Amino acid sequence: MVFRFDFGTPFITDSVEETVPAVCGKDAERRLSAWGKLSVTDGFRLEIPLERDAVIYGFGQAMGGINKRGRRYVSWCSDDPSHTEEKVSLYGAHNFFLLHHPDSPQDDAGFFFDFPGRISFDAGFTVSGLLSVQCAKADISCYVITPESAENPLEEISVRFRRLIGRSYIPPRWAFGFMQSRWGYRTQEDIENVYEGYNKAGIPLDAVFLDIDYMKDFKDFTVDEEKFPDFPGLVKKMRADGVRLVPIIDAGVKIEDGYRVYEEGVRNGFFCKKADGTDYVAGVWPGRCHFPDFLNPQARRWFGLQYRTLTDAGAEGFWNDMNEPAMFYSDEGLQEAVDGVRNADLSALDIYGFFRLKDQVLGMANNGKDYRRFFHRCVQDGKEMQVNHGDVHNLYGFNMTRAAAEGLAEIDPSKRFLLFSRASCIGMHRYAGIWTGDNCSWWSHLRLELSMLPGLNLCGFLYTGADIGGFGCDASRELLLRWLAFGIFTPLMRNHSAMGTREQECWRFEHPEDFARIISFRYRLLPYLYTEYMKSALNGTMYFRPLAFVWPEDKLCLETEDQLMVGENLMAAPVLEPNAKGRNVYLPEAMIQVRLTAAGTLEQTELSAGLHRVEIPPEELVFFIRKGRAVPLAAPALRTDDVDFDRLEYIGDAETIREAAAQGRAPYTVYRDDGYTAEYHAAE
Ligand code: MIG
Repeated sequence: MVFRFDFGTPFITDSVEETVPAVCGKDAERRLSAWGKLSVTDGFRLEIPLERDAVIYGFGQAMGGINKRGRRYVSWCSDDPSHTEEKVSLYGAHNFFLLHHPDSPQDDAGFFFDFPGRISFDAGFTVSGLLSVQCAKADISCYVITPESAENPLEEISVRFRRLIGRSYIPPRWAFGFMQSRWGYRTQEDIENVYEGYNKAGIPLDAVFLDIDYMKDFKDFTVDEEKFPDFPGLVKKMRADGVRLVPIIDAGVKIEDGYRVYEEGVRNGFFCKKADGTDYVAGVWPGRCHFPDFLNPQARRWFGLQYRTLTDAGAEGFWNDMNEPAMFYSDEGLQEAVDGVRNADLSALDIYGFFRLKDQVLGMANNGKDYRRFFHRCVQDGKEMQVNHGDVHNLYGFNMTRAAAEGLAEIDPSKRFLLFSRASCIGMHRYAGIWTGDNCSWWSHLRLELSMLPGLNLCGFLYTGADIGGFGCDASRELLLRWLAFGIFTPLMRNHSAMGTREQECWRFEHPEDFARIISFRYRLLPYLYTEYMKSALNGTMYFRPLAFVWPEDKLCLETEDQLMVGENLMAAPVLEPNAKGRNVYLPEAMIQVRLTAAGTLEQTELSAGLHRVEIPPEELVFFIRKGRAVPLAAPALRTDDVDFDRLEYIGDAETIREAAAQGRAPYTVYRDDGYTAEYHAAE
């Protein structure tokens, strides 16, 4: 069952797609109180009691484990490149969680708070027996989902929530290929080198990403012709070899006379404005910028159609960055800081005065005060209105990416484009994927990715993955190999790194053939991964499931924090630590262990249920397949376009495979479509 409780005048966010009749006012107060102590007099506050063993899933892009209990989360899209343990906000705002009571699963419930601004969740951190939800304004829609049966409420609630928020984005099939990126590719030659490096090493590759340096002075929808003398030619040449180029688009638009996008935006009033009606200014990569008002439907359409400049040049995919929106400084903030420094009376400056001064300078970026200095024009219930950015902050990246998706759909309605974004909130999952932002080459961030994925899936984000190898800091060969061994399962599989860090293209490391073998296996798994992706998108199920979603009766599964089901048949148990020769793996039931050896052979062994020590050297790949199930493997290929879905062999349960063969059928039904057009059919 889905219940909707409305308080005050909720902002229409478009996060939810299904229309659920709302219970309002006193009735809503009374009924929502069934789940906890509610107060709507001074802002909104709901305190849900947590029994001792209760487990919490969800919150999408967030720190913490698979079980989210014992931490705080604040939904506030943040450009924070330091994902350390104490952080409460990352780039996404994902206000959904699922409360699981292992001993009384009939009481399990999903909670979604449809709210566009800052909202905090204290998941048993301050008081271990309380989950509190709080925001400053009681203008909010709350959805509660309860199960119809106690059989597997986790699965049931997750599917029901996904139906509420609408079908997840479906990328083109090539977007499941391995992709290489780096902030630091500056020229056409750089791009060609990367692509040739992969070709020479025999490592599969489907796309190379263009970071901000391809643009002329960081101006959106321009290409620097000095650095890229023949951009369309480059796209064409690589495309002929099955490799796509994927340009970045930033949110801020450079203020520069003669720059068409800037001039059109100003002329049409498409940028965010200050209270005095002038266009808001803040500094990002291009220098002083205006920010498109993505909440204004006309501005959205205008911006979305700009992507045509690059699709005309052959681009088939994009990544939207800096759309929290990130702001390095505002005109006002910079002025205040400069005045502060200038006017400081140094002889009278005490230590607190010094700290204030320092904070004024160092705290200029992504400043809360700045976010309240500008406004959006939007349409609510057919009426035009103005809203302060600070009240709807979490909708900005969502609507930038929606602009792109709608623009691309208008540019070529029949085509699937690759599109993912840095900032997001629930609702954006219908339009695009996300990458998880600026992680580091840390072992803890490999683990963090694993922990984050099921929460993201619960919130509708299926096409997602982390920067493989880590964005910041230097990656070791071992870390990159281990990361790839898990990354072969993530729908978005992209190696990306920051300027100034160790060059991280796989072919630059010792024994590139080890990388080739692991990445190549991703291509062999493509028919399985693509099928499982399409199933989760079309049926609203999860692609990555915590084990407890599959074996709800098994208490050990609730504590298994470092293994995930990938689709319905396969379990990943990656090595997440340095210098490890293997790891302990928990099997809730007997399974087939599959090993890709360093020699490239496949070994399959049946293991009994229980805890096992499994040897996994860094050059090998080990995963598990459920009894009674099979996984199809295609022949190796260097491009997704060349993966042959018609010539498959099967691994997994030998008996199941034999039986199917005897009956003349396949032991696994592969989802087939052309992979490129927007025509989907139902998945089995
Ligand atoms: O302020 O475009 O998260 O992936 O390489 C940094 C440069 C801006 C942040 C993105 C990252 C990208 C980088 N960008």
